Amino acid sequence: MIKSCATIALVPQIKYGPWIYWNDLESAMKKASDLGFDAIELFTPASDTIGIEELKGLLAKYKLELVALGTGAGKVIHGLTLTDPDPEIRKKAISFISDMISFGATFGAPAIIGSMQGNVLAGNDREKTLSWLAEALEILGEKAEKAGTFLIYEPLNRYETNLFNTLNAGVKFLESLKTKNVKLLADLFHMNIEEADLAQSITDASSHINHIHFADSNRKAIGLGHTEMESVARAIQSINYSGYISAEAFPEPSSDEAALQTIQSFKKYFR
Ligand SMILES: [Mn+2]
Repeated sequence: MIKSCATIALVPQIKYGPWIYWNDLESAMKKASDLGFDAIELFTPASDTIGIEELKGLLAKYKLELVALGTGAGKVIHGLTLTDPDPEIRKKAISFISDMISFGATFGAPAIIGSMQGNVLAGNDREKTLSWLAEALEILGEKAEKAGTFLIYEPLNRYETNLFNTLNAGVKFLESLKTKNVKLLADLFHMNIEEADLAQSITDASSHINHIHFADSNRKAIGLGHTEMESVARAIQSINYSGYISAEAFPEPSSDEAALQTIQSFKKYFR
């Protein structure tokens, strides 16, 4: 069964971004639980931001699952990416994500490689850069497997990366890896910019998709933009997707309203 998920950002350095709830973990979890969300996705500064026992307690108290961890703080706070030309920085990026994988694995939650994938920087060779990304995903994919979980790779739109922008490009890259433990994230906001046909792209990438970011064309909650959601929802259902639909959307007009809009849209399309 497809399940609903709300995002919670706990990174003080970031004042604005596409997360539904901000800063106060317990009050966010209570609100998500009260609205009927099944799960949460966390965006934290590091793997040790929240104690394991504390989080276990809160998840039990509010009957929520932790289903994914964002790793972008490694870039935002520390300037790390998996494709930096400096090998020391790449090593630190791998280590940062590796710690996130270990923390998430305690809860069965995978880490997401989004902005940590980086870019082909000016003056650098694309093939070389992609080989660094491949190297990192092999290491981290295996690390996740040993920890009993998997890793998620997210194609981003062209304004955020020049590595891979479409689901199909992501699939081809993942299929070129030795590890089969890296799954694909379909982010409806990025897809709205890059895909010719969102529903067709979801159908074509179906065997790789393991997480979905739920946001409208303007990255507000679904229903507040112009994405034609009917056909997208039909495609998600027709591939027998059984993961989470996670609201990585702006807290607009407010966190509470974005959360309510999200859960209403989720019920409309998936219940
Ligand atoms: Mn996303």
